[in-house]
Order: sequence, then structure tokens, then C-alpha cells
Amino acid sequence: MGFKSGFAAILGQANAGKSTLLNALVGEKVAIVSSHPQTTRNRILGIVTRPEAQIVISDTPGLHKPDSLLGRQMLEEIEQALDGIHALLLIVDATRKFSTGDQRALDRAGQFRGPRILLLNKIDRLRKDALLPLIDDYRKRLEFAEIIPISALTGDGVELLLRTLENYLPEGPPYYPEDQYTDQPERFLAAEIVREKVLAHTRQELPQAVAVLLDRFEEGDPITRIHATIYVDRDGQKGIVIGRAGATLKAIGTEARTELERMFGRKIFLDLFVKVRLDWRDQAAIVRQLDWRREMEATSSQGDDEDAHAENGGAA
Ligand SMILES: Nc1nc2c(ncn2[C@@H]2O[C@H](COP(=O)(O)OP(=O)(O)OP(=O)(O)O)[C@@H](O)[C@H]2O)c(=O)[nH]1
Ligand SMILES: [Mg+2]
Repeated sequence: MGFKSGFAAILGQANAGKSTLLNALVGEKVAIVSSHPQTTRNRILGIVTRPEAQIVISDTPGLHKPDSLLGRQMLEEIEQALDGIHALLLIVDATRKFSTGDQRALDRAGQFRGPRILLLNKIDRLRKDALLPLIDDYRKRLEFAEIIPISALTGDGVELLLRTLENYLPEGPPYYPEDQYTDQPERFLAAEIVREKVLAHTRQELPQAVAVLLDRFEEGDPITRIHATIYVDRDGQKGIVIGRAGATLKAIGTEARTELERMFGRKIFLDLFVKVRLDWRDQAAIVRQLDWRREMEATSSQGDDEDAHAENGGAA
């Protein structure tokens, strides 16, 4: 049989372990993870190239009922990730009781016409005898091509999942070079890593109120300079991110820089600012910038305009 290649997407409610799974599948950190719901805001591509197949897998934001412009943009990202895939991975937290959120995920998965693979995640924290009744229960709720218990955290079942996925892909050449494992630009990854460290250092309401945008990203030799602003959407939250005598912001900066240096393999200078933007989650100016694909299209079409001007100038 020839080489296989194709697309899959991971669907599920917030906190099910989608991003942890993508990282486990790829074997590199491509998506940030936190214990707070709605951490992921974009579809994130992970590319797994094996001797016999290339599997391109999208992580997605958690399915939820949107109450802001950001929430609606996140749901659009999910829909785009599901467009044109060869298999759908529905992931649920097997340690939690079935909820309306699980039903929402099942309903969306039910609309997908191709093969659906159900992943019962977090089995490292599940009693063995709880698994079979759970599988039975899901079989009655929706038709699945496969049901695989996994632990995205320990890696249990992840190799089995990759081998299973290959069976659902068509034959064809790879879409990406074999050493590429994500499509995210370094700029976006850098902002995400900063946000992950903010989430790790803050609690409760704050996580969803945080956005990180890069003001400057200058690749230099020997040091890459990154200036980023952490936006919060209430006055009181600024102090929480900064911490007493700046201690929290300092810890966020140190952890983010260390991780970015490891990821990019070069020295980083990281400067962080904190700003309040009331209700930014409903403001297009910030929310749009969080969609890096749209931002890149916008800047490249500006470039096209300039080329067009130059050509016109040349012809005149
Ligand atoms: N014990 C255990 N914890 C897990 C497992 N997979 C993920 N987690 C934890 O569950 C939490 C949520 O993980 P994420 O991967 O961020 O979940 P997500 O589905 O991407 O969440 P959103 O991006 O918010 O939609 C984190 O604290 C993870 O460490 C697992 O297999 N076992
Ligand atoms: Mg996630």
C-alpha cells in the first residue's frame, strides 16, 4: 500500500484534554495547556509524519455557548477546523459525569458524516471497572467507528490512536515537509506561551480575561527581542498579574523566556507590559488580532497592494 495522508480534528468541550492530546500526538509542544476552561482560542495544526503516513490534526477551542465576540470567533475556528477532514476525534473527560456540555459535543459530532472516533480521556484517573459501562453508554448515544480509552497526559493509547487514524486516511503524498510539526508562526507561539504562564499564575475569573499581543518581534543575532502586552479586562486584574512588588509578572516573564529559548533554540529578550482594556472580548480591534491567520492575510494583501502600486508606477 502507498503513502497515506489526510486531516483530522479534535472536538470536545473545554478542559477535556484536546491540547494535551495534540501535544502527545505530535511529540512536541504546539498548543498551550491549562487547568482553566477555554484556554485554546484558535485552531492549531499539529503535523505527524510517519514512515507510512502524514496525519494533520487540528486542536480546537472547547465547544461552548458564546457570550462575546471572542466566543463567537472561537466557534468559527472550530467549524473551520472540521471542514474537509477525513476523521473526527471526539474527546471526553471520562472522569466526569455526562453533562449538557458533553451533549453539545455529541450533537456537533453527530452532524459529521465521516468516521467518528470517540476518545475516553484521563483514564489514568479512572477506576478500571468504570470503563466498560462508559463505553456502553456512549455506544447508545451515537454511532462511532472506534472507541479508544486514552490518557493524553501519560500517553497511554496515543500510539494506538495514530495507527487507527491511518486506516481512515486516503492514499496520497504528504501535505507538509516531514520536519514541520505545526503551521503556527513563532510570533503567535510566543504570545501563547506568555499567556500560558499568566494562566498558570492566576486563578478564577482572570484566565478568560487575558489576551497577549506582541508589540515587537525582532529577530536579531545573537538575541531575539520580544515586546508583549498582557491585556486584562478589569481594573483590579492588572494588580493581580503584576503581583506584589512585580513578583508575579517577573515569574511569568522568566518562565516564558526560558521556555521560548528552549523552543526556538536561541537567546530571547522578553519585555512584558500589562494594560487594562475594559471588555476587550467584545472589541473587534483586539479580538481580530487574536486570529493570526486573518492578520497574516491582511498584511499580505496590503503587500499585494504595494506591489500593484509599484507595477502601476512602472507602467506609467
Ligand atoms: N489526569 C489527566 N489530566 C489530563 C489529561 N489530559 C489533560 N489533562 C488535564 O486537563 C486539563 C485541561 O487540559 P487541556 O489539554 O488544556 O484541555 P483542552 O480540552 O485543550 O481545554 P480548552 O483549551 O480549554 O478547551 C489540564 O490541567 C491537563 O493537564 C489526562 O489524560 N489525565
Ligand atoms: Mg486547549
